[in-house]
Amino acid sequence: MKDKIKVVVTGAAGQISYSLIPRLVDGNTFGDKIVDLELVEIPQVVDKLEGLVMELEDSNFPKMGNVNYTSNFEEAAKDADWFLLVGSIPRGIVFNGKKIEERADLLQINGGIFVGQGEAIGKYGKPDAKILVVGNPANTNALIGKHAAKNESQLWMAMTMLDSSRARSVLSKKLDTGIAKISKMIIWGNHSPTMYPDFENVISNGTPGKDLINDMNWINNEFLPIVQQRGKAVIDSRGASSATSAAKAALDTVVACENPTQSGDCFSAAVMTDGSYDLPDGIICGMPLMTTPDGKVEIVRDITLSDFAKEKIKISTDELIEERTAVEDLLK
Ligand code: NAX
Repeated sequence: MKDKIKVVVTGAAGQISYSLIPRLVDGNTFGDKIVDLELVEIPQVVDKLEGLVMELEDSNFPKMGNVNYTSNFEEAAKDADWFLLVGSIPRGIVFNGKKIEERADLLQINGGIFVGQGEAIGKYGKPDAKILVVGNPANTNALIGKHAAKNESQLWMAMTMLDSSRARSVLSKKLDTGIAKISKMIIWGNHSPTMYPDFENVISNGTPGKDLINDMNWINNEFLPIVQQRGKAVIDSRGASSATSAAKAALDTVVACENPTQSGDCFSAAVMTDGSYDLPDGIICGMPLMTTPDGKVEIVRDITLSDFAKEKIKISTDELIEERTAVEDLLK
């Protein structure tokens, strides 16, 4: 077993990273392992990371190893075990003289970032590296990165854990039970408002959701819209996107991949489709995953999908195919 782990975080001066990075070295996420950090930012911002490194040092975290900051992604990628790709260009900013408003522009600009990062990860990352894409559009960024990496032994994921956590939170209130009693919360599809949180296969206190929730009016008019639009609701209220909860979700994904999944449970992330559940080929799609006792992350293949679920999932996979078409030139 490794006693040291190297983690690369991009977008390290951003909001999510400010919550995320300290918790990578506090001894909870990677247990007893010493964690070396490579913090990556764009050249215009990278100097700000000196202050973050000072804070990390001053916090006396017990499991912190070497900490480096850089704008050179290739250098950072060398022999890394984990890549948390948080960095991206948000909608609304002016980039190369143009205000980025359209999803197609956002896909192209961020997709471009992921070609270079993907190539470097494929070449310099560890053969068993795990890559979690948080920066939006996360699924399609991950598709571009995986394509550019050309390294089949590495695992590319896009984060849907936050959607899963949101769905668990809404269900725990509805069913009047603790969060810990709700498991197997699967998010299918894209990390976007088309995602499908699977209320039928979720388990609450040992009982499947389909036997607990018979109120389709609540599902269609409250549960699905609340979960699907939660990101927007946070932005509307805070004037900034979810940061603490997104950081927690990224950490939860790392922990889920680093530790064997309990029998009968699963966790949510988007990975490359492989024919399971008749999902279209060649997209990074939210699915149920499990970590085996020997540390492999695999798709859980025994979930039953109702016609209602299949219809909802198709809306989201159609959107992923559209996104893929918009970045086709980056997949060559
Ligand atoms: P911030 O704008 O605070 O930070 C992003 C940082 O990324 C900036 O400091 C920027 O300089 C840096 N960056 C841009 N391009 C880079 C590159 N090529 N290499 C390294 N760093 C680069 O955004 P924050 O609130 O931290 O959110 C980051 C991303 O997470 C956004 O794309 C956001 O949409 C996405 N989210 C994804 C979620 C998910 O569940 N998958 C949920 C939360 C969040 O909305």
